[in-house]
Amino acid sequence: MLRIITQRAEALTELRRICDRTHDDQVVHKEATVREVLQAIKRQGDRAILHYTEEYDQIVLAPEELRISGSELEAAYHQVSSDLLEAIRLACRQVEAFHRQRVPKSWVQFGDDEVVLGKRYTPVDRAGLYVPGGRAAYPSTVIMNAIPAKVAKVPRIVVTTPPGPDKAVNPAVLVAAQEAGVQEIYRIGGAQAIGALAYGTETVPKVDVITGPGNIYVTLAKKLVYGTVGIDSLAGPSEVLIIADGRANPVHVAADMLAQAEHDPLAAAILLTTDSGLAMKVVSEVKQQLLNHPRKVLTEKSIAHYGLVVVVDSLEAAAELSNEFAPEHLELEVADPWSLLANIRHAGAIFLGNSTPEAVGDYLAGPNHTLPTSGSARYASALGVETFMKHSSLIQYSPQALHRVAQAVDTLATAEGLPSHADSVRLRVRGQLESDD
Ligand code: HSO
Ligand code: ZN
Repeated sequence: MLRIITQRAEALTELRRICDRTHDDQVVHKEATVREVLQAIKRQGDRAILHYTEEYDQIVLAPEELRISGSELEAAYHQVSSDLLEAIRLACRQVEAFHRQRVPKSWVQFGDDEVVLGKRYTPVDRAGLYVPGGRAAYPSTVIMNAIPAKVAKVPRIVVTTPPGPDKAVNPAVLVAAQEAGVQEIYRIGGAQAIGALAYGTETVPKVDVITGPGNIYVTLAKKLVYGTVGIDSLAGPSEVLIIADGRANPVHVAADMLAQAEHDPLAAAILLTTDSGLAMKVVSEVKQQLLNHPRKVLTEKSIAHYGLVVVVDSLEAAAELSNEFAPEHLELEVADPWSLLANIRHAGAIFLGNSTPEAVGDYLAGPNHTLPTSGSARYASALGVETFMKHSSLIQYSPQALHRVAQAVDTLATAEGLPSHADSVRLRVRGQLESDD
């Protein structure tokens, strides 16, 4: 059951336990399995994909079935309602508009000293987006990964997603991918999908960056292929932390906590409030809303293990605890959220005020819903256009500019015992002096 805590020390201990909730002894064993899968994909390509798809998904595929055909893509449009199609289109438009706001811009600075410096941003050549299957086959995930890649102008974007029963892939995922501008979709899931994207096979192109959430096997595989390819982040289970004052609505706060808990038995939902009356009302509301919840069993599990209510002395104390936790999602359900914002240092996404449930951000407000989890908001940020770009530094010196720094480079090169470094400058400058004579 959802517990109420009033002691700061106990709250800190609980928050740390929740933050570390994914550390599990099984990881070492799972990592060995994932290594084996990756090695097989690297050596045997498509053959290994088909083998593991049969072993893990119990689906027998022919090589030509790996890529989803044009007719299947088209058929998906007939399987989604017009309301869902409209909502997907609205989400695509708003997410695209948001991500277009701050596309990294190349810059060049022509200094008075005849030195030109700059940064030139370019997209990766190929991006691979992983979309989980089963319970977590979300069209919104496709949108949140594909749109930034498209805005970055990545020339080739591919999606992989596991086949469901009958080999079928969720039609809403297929429609969302197409609406977001992706046509190249492979019916592959798990670590084998990550291996295929990282190393390339006869059918699947090797990509430069892999993004997207997944189960523990997918996450371990992303960790292991990092370096061969870039990755977005190592996503853990989702979490929300809500800071609420006495004016917040307990029914709404409870719904927001459950909206997180229903994702995963490992999801975390935390309330920090200055009002003990609100705390008690939220606890009973959560119970109430769980009664007829279609995902009752898993949601209850999450609330029981990783649900928490803390009564604090002040909103400042709440902000301080929140900073300790560095939540993926932070809701400020308080009278003046903008002034409380000044006390917040670490959070993946911040939802301000009582009319801003996390769900608007999950689906269509515009900002990305792929956010740093498990405390990584202390140093990391949301997935964005820059995830699919890199920058090259630009440097140009005139002969005069080179002459001015020649001695300093020579001194540094000599100190490092690298004579050709010194020569590469000295010979130019000397050549220049001779031609001046
Ligand atoms: N809350 C999830 C995203 C999501 N919610 C997808 C619904 N669909 C992680 O930010
Ligand atoms: Zn969500």
